Amino acid sequence: MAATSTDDLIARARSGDKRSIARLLSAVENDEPSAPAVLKALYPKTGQADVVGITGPPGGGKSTLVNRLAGLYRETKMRVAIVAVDPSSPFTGGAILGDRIRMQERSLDDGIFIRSMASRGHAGGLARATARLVNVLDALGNGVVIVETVGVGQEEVDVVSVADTVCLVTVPGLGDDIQAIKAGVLEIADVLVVNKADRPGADETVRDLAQMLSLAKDPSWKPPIVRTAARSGEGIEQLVDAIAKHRAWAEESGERTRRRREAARSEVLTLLREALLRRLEGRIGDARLDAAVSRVADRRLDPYAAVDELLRD
Ligand SMILES: Nc1nc2c(ncn2[C@@H]2O[C@H](COP(=O)(O)OP(=O)(O)OP(=O)(O)O)[C@@H](O)[C@H]2O)c(=O)[nH]1
Ligand SMILES: [Mg+2]
Repeated sequence: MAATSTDDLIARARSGDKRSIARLLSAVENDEPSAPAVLKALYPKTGQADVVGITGPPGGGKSTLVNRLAGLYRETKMRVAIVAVDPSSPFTGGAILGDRIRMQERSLDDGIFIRSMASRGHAGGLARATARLVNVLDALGNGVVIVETVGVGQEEVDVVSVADTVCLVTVPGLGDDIQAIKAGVLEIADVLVVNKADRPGADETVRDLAQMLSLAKDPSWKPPIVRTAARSGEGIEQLVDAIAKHRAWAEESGERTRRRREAARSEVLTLLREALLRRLEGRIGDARLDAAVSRVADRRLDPYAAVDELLRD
């Protein structure tokens, strides 16, 4: 993309043209040559959207919930964007088609933009790629950006930490899996959602979660537990309310600023590391590097000594 076409694209994206938005997102997601120019142009306009993260075990009803949330946010006329990270989870096979159909209904709404993102193939890391997409969608004037990610591992935790408010979705009857959640994302959850509350066992799950929360040391924010039945739409208003309350608290307490600072630091440090490495590689040159590698492979030099040698101007 040349400079002018980047400007054109941004102008069209701002006016809501979905194809232009998609192209901008691809540029930053894949770190295309135009990515720095896109982010440079858009960065001053970021920081306006409410970024809501939705995570939890596969098949918990996250996408159904996200659809409901988007619908409700749209009633207040805000433009809404959804980033679904790896929506083709193998776990819920049959649900995927239904998901797509529901998503398509939403995507007919001009005020809702949906982007799917594969979880593999991001050189700089999935969390960073997600953060860049969120920045673009934020700058383009979406009042709310919802990020859905599947799972409760470290990578999902990293992805969802781009959010101002993180919602952890569980379902009744998880049993011991609740313990796994405890070790994983419970610490970063700002709102706990017990979805599929139409099923038996919701009370027990709420009780288990409440007990785990009571063990947390001195929480300045006590995550509320919200029951929802996303399929029928029950509890969605309460969830929106809980998210809004967390947002207000985060703003007042300085937590929002703290998180955004942390995100900025990590982005700057990552770019700094990449730039330093490129510079260093340029200075050392392929020939010297190859020579050192050969000596290490031949056991004539140990790897530590090789690095010392290469760093010596
Ligand atoms: N009984 C019941 N079923 C629900 C509810 N919410 C969602 N489901 C069903 O649960 C299944 C999975 O829903 P999804 O929204 O695709 O769940 P997900 O968490 O996004 O799934 P992955 O992204 O694959 O992890 C679908 O068949 C939904 O219809 C609910 O509140 N009650
Ligand atoms: Mg899903």
